Amino acid sequence: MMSKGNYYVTTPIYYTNAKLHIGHTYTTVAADALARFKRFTGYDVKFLTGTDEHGQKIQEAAEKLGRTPQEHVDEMVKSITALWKTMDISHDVFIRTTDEKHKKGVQGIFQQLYDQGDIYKDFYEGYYCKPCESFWTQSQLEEDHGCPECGRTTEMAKEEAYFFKLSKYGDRLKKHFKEHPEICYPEARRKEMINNFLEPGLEDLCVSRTSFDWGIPVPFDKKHVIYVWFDAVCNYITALGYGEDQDKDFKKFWPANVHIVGKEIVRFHTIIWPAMLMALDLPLPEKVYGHGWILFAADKMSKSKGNVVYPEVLIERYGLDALKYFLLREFVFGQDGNYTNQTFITRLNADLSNDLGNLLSRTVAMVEKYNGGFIPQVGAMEEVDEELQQVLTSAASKVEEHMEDLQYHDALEEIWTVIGRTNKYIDETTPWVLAKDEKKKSRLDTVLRNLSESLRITAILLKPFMESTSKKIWKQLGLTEEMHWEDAKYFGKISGLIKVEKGDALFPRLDVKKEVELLEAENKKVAAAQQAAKDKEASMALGKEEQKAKGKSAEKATDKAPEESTMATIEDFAKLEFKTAKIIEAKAHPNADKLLVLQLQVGEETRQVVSGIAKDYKAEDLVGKDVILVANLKPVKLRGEISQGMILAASNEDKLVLGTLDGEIPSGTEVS
Ligand code: ME8
Repeated sequence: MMSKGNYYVTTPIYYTNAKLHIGHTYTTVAADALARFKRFTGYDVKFLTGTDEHGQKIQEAAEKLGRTPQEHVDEMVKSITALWKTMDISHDVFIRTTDEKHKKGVQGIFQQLYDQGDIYKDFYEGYYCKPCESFWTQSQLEEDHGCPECGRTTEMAKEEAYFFKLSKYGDRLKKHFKEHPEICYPEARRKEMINNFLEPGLEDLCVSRTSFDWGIPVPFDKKHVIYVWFDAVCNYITALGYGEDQDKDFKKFWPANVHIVGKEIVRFHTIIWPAMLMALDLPLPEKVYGHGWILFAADKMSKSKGNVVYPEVLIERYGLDALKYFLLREFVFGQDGNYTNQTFITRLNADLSNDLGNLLSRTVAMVEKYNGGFIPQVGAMEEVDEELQQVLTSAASKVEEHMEDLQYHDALEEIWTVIGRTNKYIDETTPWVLAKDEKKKSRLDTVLRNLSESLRITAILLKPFMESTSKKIWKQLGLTEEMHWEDAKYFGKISGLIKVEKGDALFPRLDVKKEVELLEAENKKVAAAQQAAKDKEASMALGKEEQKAKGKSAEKATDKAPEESTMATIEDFAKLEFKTAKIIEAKAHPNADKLLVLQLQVGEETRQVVSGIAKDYKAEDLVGKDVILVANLKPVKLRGEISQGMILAASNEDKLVLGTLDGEIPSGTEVS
């Protein structure tokens, strides 16, 4: 197929100072669905995501953990890329701001703007807190000029810094906002930018720092590091080779078709970044979309507040497509929305299990029962068939329109109109009644055929949003050819002798009460863990203070932190549950040489545990051994096998020995 053109879509690059939650997942899932949609509808797509790894916050997060900033970001990036892999995110490029090519690109940009006079050296004036090494504005201060972070008195101070002439671009930006309103979506956010920033007039922006060193050095003045936001926004072009090799991706994909971001960073993307591009004489992104926040307990999710929902648990229990569907369908892109466990489970049951899942299982079952599993040929069409056909064949163009406006919830609603109309069609045509009358076989055939056509179209429409569900529907319908978006616009595409293939339910029905309880317990655990981390941080900060008071350096105090953190309190110990267990079955892990998959008897219960003991134990020698199980660890999947706990073992570099029991005692007995 001829390409319809190039399409460049980006997410924000996420900070590497904390684990990502469903807020970050939301942006990435939305950008991913758009990238998939554009590829599927014929565009040559570049989809960029990545990580923002410099700045004081990250340096501090690393220090707290007793790591160097580089070690810290390397660890964090591993967990972020692993999450995107679990979520089957289809990015083409993953940029890290610590990549050499990005750093060079940013330095080149900084140098150019300095050389042409758009960056100049001046003094940054503000209230300075020496112990915190931070500048504050008057409005941020507490009483008596107190530092908002530590409360100590700040002093007026001046520091040398570099500034970007943002003010120079105010008028051009205003004009651009007027002529190209797409620069800022949705409209409410555009108005906010105009009224709060552009109309009052822009001030020059301080773009260097000297109070910490985890950043890209100013190329001609190494005491300064480049401000993290100046560094970060450049990723959108350095990822395409700007400053290095501009003839390939940069030429092909810049300007971006859309930067998808959360509403709190719209100013950086619609004012600061465009002004920088103007200074560089580069075209501006076509569209910046600032979506709303997912709120939890009516508040913005934040790790420090302990009100965070992580995607892993939802994916593990309900499947990736369920989470993707919920995020894109439940929240209106552009507006804030509340996450609750109740709405999550209820929507899964109503839309996925009932509407979609039942439609597929009923259709396949009826084709099997009434026509030996073969999708029949169509007979004469009646009015009701034509009405169905009309709904089905008009859906794809409507989805295209909604996706042009990034209205994911409307696109999915449109697909559910198809599903809803088809379910109604079953009630109207009552195939089970037709099946009782031999003379109505041709009518029954037509109905079954139309139902199969509807599911064929549904599978195509769903592909950009729920790839694996779409494939499952395709397979159960017995279709093997490649899917094409345009085929969703035509009725009657199923051709030849096709045999359906009954499969598992797409989305098993959930017990709402039970699942909500389970998820709530999970939320409480997360909040407790956050609180414990905060307490630890506070006590470490106190330790640091004491060290300082004794005249020791802050660095020494940080060095000591890991030692302190290995001491467990009795409360920490009480959180773990140890139980005796008997190994009743052991076999090699299908995908990993070092692992064994064990079945354990733990009282009445059987548990599967994956253990890294294959080097030291043969599977057959383990059966019958009594071991000690850490019984309340969160289940994890290890190379595709679920592991519900961990067994204790002693190990050194050479050898590993299982911890066993000195005497007989029933399995499931508590160990304390
Ligand atoms: O701001 N609801 O990174 P970040 C919806 N590094 N979306 C949310 C959300 C929520 N509750 N919480 C986070 C940064 N997000 C910078 C970006 S770009 C050049 C630099 C999403 O890790 C949303 O997209 O704080 C938001 O803008 C982004 O995560 C912030 O991620």
